[in-house]
Amino acid sequence: MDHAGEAHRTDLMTITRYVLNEQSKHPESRGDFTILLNHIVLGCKFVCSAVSKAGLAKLIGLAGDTNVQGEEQKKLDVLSNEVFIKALVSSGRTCILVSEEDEEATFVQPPLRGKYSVVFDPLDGSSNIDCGVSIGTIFGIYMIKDAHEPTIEDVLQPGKNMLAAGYCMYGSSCTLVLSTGSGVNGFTLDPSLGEFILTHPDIKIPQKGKIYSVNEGNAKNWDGPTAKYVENCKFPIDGSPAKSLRYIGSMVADVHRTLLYGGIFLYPADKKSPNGKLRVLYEVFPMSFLMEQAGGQAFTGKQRALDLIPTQIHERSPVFLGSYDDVEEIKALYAAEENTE
Ligand code: AFP
Repeated sequence: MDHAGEAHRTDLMTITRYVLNEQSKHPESRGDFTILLNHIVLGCKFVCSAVSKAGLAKLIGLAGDTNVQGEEQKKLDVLSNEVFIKALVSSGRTCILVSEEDEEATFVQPPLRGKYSVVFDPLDGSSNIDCGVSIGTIFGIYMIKDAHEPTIEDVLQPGKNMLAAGYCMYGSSCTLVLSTGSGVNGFTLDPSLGEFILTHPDIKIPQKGKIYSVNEGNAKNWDGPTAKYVENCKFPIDGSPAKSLRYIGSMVADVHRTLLYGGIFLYPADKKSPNGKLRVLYEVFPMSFLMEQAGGQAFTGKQRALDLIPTQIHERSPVFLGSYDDVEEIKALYAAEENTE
């Protein structure tokens, strides 16, 4: 082993060092938020390890089946949910947890209660697991109003009230993208160190992009502005080059590409699903928060996505998010339609 070479690596900006640096900007901080983030990071490392073994696990027994030891193998999404619930509760810093996997919110028992609530999708894009396509965890963090008397209203807050949001993508590498409200940073897991290293500092989304990302199989049910927007991506009326279509069907992967390369990701309403498909609390809000922090925009077809006030924990909303100018175009089409009504 080249110890001299390895020594150079100890000045890396790990996610722990980054979060501690951020904490030091708030002298009043008691480190609760840092502890919570550390537990989220731990959950991501566990899920990353489980996802990377998923193909192998299939060789010795299908998820949901019984393995060679006679133990039942948990489905990855169920396992990921348990991993995050345990990691979050044991942090001692959470009060209410909302997971995509659980119908009801989890209220943490008083001895382990803290002042934050976390909304999350432990394994988004799970229909892509079996073919090895990138999937991810999405999370958002709120401060609750009163730790002694938490209520469901504490998580039914508009996305603009989030303190932090992020996602971890389990792909060819494991990448954690985080915003604590002052920009967006990306960290890549170095498996040899077991540490997330800052690899994408201060991510800014390009002002305008060359890619649109949508499930075009739903086109026959779209409303006028969405149909017109996508038509314009393919046959621009101003003579600009047509946009390329890229769609993975895994929100974390589609949003990650959009954040880095620019363009627009849309999951609009359609006649069959008037509220679209994506969930407000743990899909639309965290991704919209990251987009705005990176200089982009997120719109629901009616309003700024982060202004939406959810009334139910698993509520859905249409969303258009990405480069500032691209979202501006779809906003103009919805505004024009409203004026003709
Ligand atoms: P699954 O978790 O069922 O795979 O859904 C993934 C998802 O919630 C989101 O990650 C994708 O952007 C979106 O659904 C894809 O939906 P369509 O398959 O309808 O395009």
